[in-house]
Amino acid sequence: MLKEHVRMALEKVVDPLEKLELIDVLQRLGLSYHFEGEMKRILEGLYNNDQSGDTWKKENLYAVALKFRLLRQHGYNISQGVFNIFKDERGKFKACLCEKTKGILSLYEASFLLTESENMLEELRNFATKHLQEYVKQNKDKTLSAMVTYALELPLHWRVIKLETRRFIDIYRSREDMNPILLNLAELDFNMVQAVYQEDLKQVSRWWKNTKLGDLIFARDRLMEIFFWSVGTIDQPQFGCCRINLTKVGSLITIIDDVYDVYGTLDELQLFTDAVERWDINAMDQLPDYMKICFLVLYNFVNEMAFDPLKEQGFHIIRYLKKAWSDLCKSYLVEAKWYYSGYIPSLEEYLENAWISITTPVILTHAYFLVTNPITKEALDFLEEYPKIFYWSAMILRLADDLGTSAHELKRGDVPKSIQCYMNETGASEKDAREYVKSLISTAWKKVNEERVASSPFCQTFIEIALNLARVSQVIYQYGDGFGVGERKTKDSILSLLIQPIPHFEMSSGNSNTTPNLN
Ligand code: 0FV
Ligand code: MN
Ligand code: MN
Ligand code: MN
Repeated sequence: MLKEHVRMALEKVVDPLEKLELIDVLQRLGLSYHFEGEMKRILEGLYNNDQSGDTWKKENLYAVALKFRLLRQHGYNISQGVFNIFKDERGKFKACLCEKTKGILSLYEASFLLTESENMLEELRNFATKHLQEYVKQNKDKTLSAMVTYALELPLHWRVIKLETRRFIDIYRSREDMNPILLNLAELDFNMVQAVYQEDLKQVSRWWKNTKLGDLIFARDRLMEIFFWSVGTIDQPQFGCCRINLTKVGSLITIIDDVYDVYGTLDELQLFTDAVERWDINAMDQLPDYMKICFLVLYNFVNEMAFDPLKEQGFHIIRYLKKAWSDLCKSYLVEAKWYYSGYIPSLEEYLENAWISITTPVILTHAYFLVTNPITKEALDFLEEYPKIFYWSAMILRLADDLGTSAHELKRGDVPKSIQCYMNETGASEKDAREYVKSLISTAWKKVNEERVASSPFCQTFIEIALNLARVSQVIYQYGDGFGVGERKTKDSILSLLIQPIPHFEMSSGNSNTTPNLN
């Protein structure tokens, strides 16, 4: 019933700005997956009827930027030129822009959807960032200042919507323009979907315990963190199978990474790499016992994942999955050799290997098969070459991971990561190296934005997985190693997303002959 009310409201709303705000709120409340068709129709209408004489957004930076962001998010090719009206004759942004912080914030969020050649958006982003930083210093309005600080830490486009949902529901509850129907639906939906996650978690937890891989003394036992990662990567309730299998992939990755980083000798690592490359169960005989278990769990998992596509669609996919694992192990081995020989590569040489060793190609290759039906030959050829979107998404994960984990890794003994390679190569300070790595993350996002809308044989769900994987990494490594060391912030996020339901009170249905009114 609640969904029906929202649907009617989406049909009824006429004011363009109200339409945009409703869509924005639905997305932030985590509800957009219920209304994809309706939202698409509205955005399509706004895109096609974009008359330059539109009075509703004239001189309204907030509205122009909101429209720009939502259209780009949904893949529309809206030009950065829409912001020209805010420039004066000399090409400077008009002074009056500085007056409305709400508008600047909207501009700031929109500017992160830029692609590489869009200098004006970059300029606008710098302009908005500076202005917002100033605003926070003045601290005039506590609520707005808090919102701005949060946005400056990470823009919306780099955050994971589902992880924002819980937070936004709390904010929305006390907003003056709060709509009880939307709030009620958001709370119910959150709790229902959380129950779905708990069922997924039960299944994959049983698998994990049964593998006994968590008992290996040298390895991280991080099932909850990995499951949390999977939820951030794909949150819609109907994709439980994908979440479960990506959690298995993540668990295997984490164990095998620890074997290569810390525990295995170079000879053992060579044997393991060969065994994976040959995909030969007989190669197991030569492996030490702790590796036998890893290999057999990996081997069984991959072969089992290949069963349904073969049975149902006649596609033999082991070679794609195997190639991804074999590439990963080879890249781990390169790092192990560097470590043992004390070699410090240039940043470029490091990254050429490190975008594979961060595991994005493995994760995305598996994800493709878990969300695609029908599989196509064209997409498989594309997949095998690791398309550009894999590369740029991987780059973000790798660089964010290095920013978060390398201090600890260096102490424990691991290869120099991007920060150290850059310092070694250029003589830069650690602070400058970190800034440089952050600038590389910004560039990678521009590329991802470009690839996201480029023509490809992939479905939108899969493309969003590639983006979400990058997003989770930014959130999880925001304050350090939120993954490997069982950090408090990650624990809190896990509890609020997966364990604690939102206290929810049914809307009173006493004398309700009246239909709840969405306006
Ligand atoms: C990172 O660990 C790690 F294990 C990752 C990113 C895999 C996490 C699992 C999922 C994405 C589901 P670490 O920093 O030890 O990796 P490196 O490559 O730096 O050793
Ligand atoms: Mn590691
Ligand atoms: Mn490693
Ligand atoms: Mn790391």
